[in-house]
Amino acid sequence: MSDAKLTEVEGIKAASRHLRGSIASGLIDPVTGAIADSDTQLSKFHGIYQQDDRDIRSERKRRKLEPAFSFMIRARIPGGLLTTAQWLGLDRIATTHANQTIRLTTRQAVQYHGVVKRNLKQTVAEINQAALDTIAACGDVNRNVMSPPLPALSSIHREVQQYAEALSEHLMPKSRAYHEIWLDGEKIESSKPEIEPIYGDTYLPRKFKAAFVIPPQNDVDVFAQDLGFITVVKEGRVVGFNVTAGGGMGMTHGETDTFPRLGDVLGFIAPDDVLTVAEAIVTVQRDYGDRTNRKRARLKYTIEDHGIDWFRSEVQKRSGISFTAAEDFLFVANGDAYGWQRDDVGAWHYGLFVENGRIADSKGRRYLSGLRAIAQHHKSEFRLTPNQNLIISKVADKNKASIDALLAEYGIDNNSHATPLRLNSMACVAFPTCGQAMAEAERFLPSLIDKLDTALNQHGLSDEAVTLRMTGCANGCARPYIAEIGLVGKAPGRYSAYLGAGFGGDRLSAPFLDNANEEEVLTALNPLFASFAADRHEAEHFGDFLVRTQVVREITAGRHIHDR
Ligand code: SRM
Ligand code: SF4
Repeated sequence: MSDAKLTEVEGIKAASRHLRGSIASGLIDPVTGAIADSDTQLSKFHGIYQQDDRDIRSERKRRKLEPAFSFMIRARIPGGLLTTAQWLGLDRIATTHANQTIRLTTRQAVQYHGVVKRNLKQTVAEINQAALDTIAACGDVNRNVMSPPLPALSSIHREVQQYAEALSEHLMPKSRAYHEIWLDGEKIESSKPEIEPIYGDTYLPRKFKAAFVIPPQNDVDVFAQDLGFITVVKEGRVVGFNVTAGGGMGMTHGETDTFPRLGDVLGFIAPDDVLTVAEAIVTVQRDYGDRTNRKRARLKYTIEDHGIDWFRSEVQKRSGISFTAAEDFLFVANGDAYGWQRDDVGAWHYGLFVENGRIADSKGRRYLSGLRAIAQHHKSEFRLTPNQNLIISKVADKNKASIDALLAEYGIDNNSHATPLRLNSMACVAFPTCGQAMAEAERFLPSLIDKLDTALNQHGLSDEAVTLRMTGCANGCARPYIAEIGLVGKAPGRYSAYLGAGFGGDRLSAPFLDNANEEEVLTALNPLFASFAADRHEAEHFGDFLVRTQVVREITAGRHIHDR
């Protein structure tokens, strides 16, 4: 047993009385726009992050003012499934309490930015009125459970969505703190001590993420998840799942004992065993995850340090379920499908590209107003995708033309602006709200794509789908290490470039450039596009080409990403 000290966050969790801390009294303190430091750790479990506007941070400091504090609120939406009535509720909140935008995330959820402290409680209450909540959207617990939104095989998708919702419910913290703090009138008095049956008093050592996927589309990036379920379908029925464990993207620049890692396949289980196996995996991580170093506290390091065979047998012992040999599966792409698609019961679904997930009215593209008009007209469902996009779902034949007309009227139909490169791109939030950002992402990628598109065009590659993801730091929120081109912020205007991931999200990319500016990135990529155009094999993807021609190393395990 190591005598390393537990992290400060462990102490905060232990003393929090199941996530209460002093959040409630901090909310009514008029002296500051912030909450207590210890409460900023606890509020994450309630889906709330304290932030400050980094664009004006130094100016406020110069004027000896408190930073411009506001809060990011993340709603939990398993599988990204919303009714259009719920969307209208979310839309109202964006315009009354937040910064007039809704941000679709890389985990099928939504975020608000810029909510000031005095509006926090009302905002959470209104999210609840829209029959959604923010519990466990962040924090050291299981986060939003992802499930494939694509309608192509819709009866299978509907069934898998139910597993995702059940898992989300099963792994939810049981503390009543959320209801007490945010939803007045629901305070439950009880003489019985409150227990967290799965998590215990100090919850998990670190965040935990789970997703279901349906091959051949790997839209949820199952290998980036702590826990993944690869659906196995036989004769049109879900017969079980291959379980994966130990994926994750985050690392820290310059710290080589941190690295992105793809999950390992543990084996196959029957559908009835999903919750039991998931709970066993969570409790192994609860008991063995590193609580002395948050940078190495994710499940991926627990597995890396103890070995996959030990982990599998520990999960089998705790669950009483034995994995059988994994069934075959194949992934062809880790992006979304766009435009109109028809499902097995004849309904239509429109995959709408939303650049970097930002729903706003700007630059002639009025996503906020357009989706409001569509939701008012189309009383059905929206599905959020794991790649920051949105599907207008379950459209009847007779309504298709009117949806097309609305998309055109608000300037948001995909054809009006999105090239294949753009359709396969994502950027994380980064500046001005993210406290971890070292470089721009969401605000910079669109203009970089204009330039990359010009380069692709010059080489006759304008129809080529290449995955491109940018993040403002090495945490990897847009999963850049499984993009064919991943740009990871290192300093203002400077990025590390990672190249060569598999188009199906099944191989990590390798470091290619360090600390490069825009010019250096463009100069380095241009000849690679030229040789790809000249020497590629038929239907070969850019990432596979770069590995085959040894432009970059093949990364077979995350721990090798820093090797030279
Ligand atoms: Fe993330 C932290 C945004 C998906 C890895 N992430 C953050 C914070 C909360 C910054 C912070 O800790 O102060 C960012 C808030 C920015 C802002 O202003 O809104 C943030 N992460 C996001 C979102 C909004 C990115 C986006 O542009 O869509 C995504 C929200 C997903 C959701 O709905 O729950 C988001 N974050 C991810 C993903 C992708 C995924 O889950 O598939 C990853 C990589 C996968 C993984 O977890 O390994 C990811 N975020 C991180 C990490 C690194 C964790 C690690 O293991 O090292 C951090 C930093 C941390 O936890 O300390 C982080
Ligand atoms: Fe912030 Fe870094 Fe995540 Fe981008 S990758 S949102 S900069 S934590």
